[in-house]
Amino acid sequence: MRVMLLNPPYISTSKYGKPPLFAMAIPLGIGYIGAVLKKGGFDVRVKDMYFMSWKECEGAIREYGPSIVGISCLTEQRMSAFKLADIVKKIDKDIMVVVGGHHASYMYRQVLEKYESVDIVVIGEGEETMIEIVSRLKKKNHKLDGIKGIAYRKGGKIIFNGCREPIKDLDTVPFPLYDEYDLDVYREHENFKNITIGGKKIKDMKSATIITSRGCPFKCQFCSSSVFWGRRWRFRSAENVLDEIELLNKRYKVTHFNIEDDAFTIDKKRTKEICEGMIKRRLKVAWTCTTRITSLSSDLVKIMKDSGCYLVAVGVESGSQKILDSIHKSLSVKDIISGFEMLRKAKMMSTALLMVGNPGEDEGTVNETVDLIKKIRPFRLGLSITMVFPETELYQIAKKKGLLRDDYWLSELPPPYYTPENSIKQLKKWWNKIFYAWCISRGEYGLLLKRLVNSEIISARDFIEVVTGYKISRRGFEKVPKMVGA
Ligand code: B12
Ligand code: SF4
Repeated sequence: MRVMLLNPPYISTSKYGKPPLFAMAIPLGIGYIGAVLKKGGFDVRVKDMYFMSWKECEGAIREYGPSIVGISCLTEQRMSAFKLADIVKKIDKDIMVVVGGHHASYMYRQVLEKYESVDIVVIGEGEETMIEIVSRLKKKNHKLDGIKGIAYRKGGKIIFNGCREPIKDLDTVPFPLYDEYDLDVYREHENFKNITIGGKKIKDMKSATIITSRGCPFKCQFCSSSVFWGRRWRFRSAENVLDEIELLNKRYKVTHFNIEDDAFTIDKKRTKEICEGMIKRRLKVAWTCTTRITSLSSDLVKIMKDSGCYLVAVGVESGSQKILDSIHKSLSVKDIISGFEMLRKAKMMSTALLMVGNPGEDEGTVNETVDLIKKIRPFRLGLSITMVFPETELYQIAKKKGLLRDDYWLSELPPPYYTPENSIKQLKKWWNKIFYAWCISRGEYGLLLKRLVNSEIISARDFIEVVTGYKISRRGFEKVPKMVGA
């Protein structure tokens, strides 16, 4: 019995002219499920079809000849996932199509009602559920009754078998099936092209993404991750993580790692053990991670740096305490400033992940963010306009305000920007204002010029304010007031 697990191709659903994704990362979910199935004795193929044409996808499926196809489905790529399901059924209607991942999990009822090519939706964590499905389907006259974590059609009805308990010990899950990926494909973004570590340019290094924990104890209003994985933070042991890094380094010659956990350093002791292990095992690797600024300390940052970490991405979201509080970020502007100061002292590069357009955003809160940027001067900026994803608290707010209904997801549109309070035009202007402020704070005039040429510009008034720190008012030039609490 052959099982094929797919990450669907990229299709631009962009209504707002958003460019295709630059960061290419290994779709680990299907790799984990593949590893569990392989361990269970099944024939498995994992295929990242992200940059494949529909024709190539069809060819690859025909060539392997699976009886079961599993497809990942994030909100952004939902239409691609459903189109792939149609292709599978066109090849052979008896192939069982299972869809899993964030979007399918939240919208399982809609998916099963509207997309006939999908037979089963796996809700939540997929490893244990998928092995149970495949084992059942192997038998003649199989039934899906009682398999926790799935929804399917039966007698014209949608049956949901209830949620499955999360895997207790993540160390028991085998490493993703790395043999199945073309690891040469995953490279770092152009933004990092000038960074050189140990005499080698980051963009030329063989790069991999890994995940060492699941879940997040926080509950930010816009975030889909904590809804999906739950607020209980489950983590792999330091030894287990080190074994994976060593395997990727020794067998696959990977020398650059992005640790994609939502908040990698929540357990400082475990982080320290991982760093010490990298040094002890003489793993000459460069790595980055994403975390919360309050989950770092100067001692920890030092050992992270000693073990090869050169950049930490931090969820900052806003420079306005009012916004931070209303999105439940559980973070103070003061902590952000002192945290970035600590990173600077440790000579650790930083990316500030920021949003513009959360509920309550106005000129004043944007100015506070501009002010924060000037203070913390992160090495890179990950700035996005707030988008609405299913099942988040923001989704409920957006629905109440009439921005969208569940049937929005049946359209080909991308996840919508949160626009009940500010227009897209306004949000883009603010985006530019923050971006220009960052460019100026870092002396990135090339990037600033590129943006000025390629996009709508902010008003001359805002531009002068960002560049000089002075506002033009009826009284002439006035210094932009410093933010509260800074
Ligand atoms: C790494 C990452 C990326 C990478 C790789 C994405 C990928 N294809 O895996 C890159 C950089 C490409 C990326 C891009 C984006 N991402 Co992203 N990303 C992540 C991140 C941080 C980790 C993903 C991961 O590897 N998890 C670990 C593995 C084990 O989990 P998993 O992939 O979810 O798979 C498990 C289950 O979902 C399920 N499952 C998944 N697929 C399948 C398939 C089958 C058949 C079955 C049975 C089960 C199953 O079982 C798996 C094992 O348990 C998550 C946050 C998070 N912690 O999950 C955000 C996250 C998935 N991303 C998100 C978003 C919004 C995006 C972007 C839209 C960002 C943007 N604005 O451009 C794009 C969209 C990309 C796309 N192709 O559509 C949201 C998704 C929300 C949603 N409703 O879809 C998340 C949850 C972040 C968040 N905080 O909200 N992302
Ligand atoms: S801290 Fe990060 S992962 Fe956790 S809920 Fe907030 S945004 Fe999501």
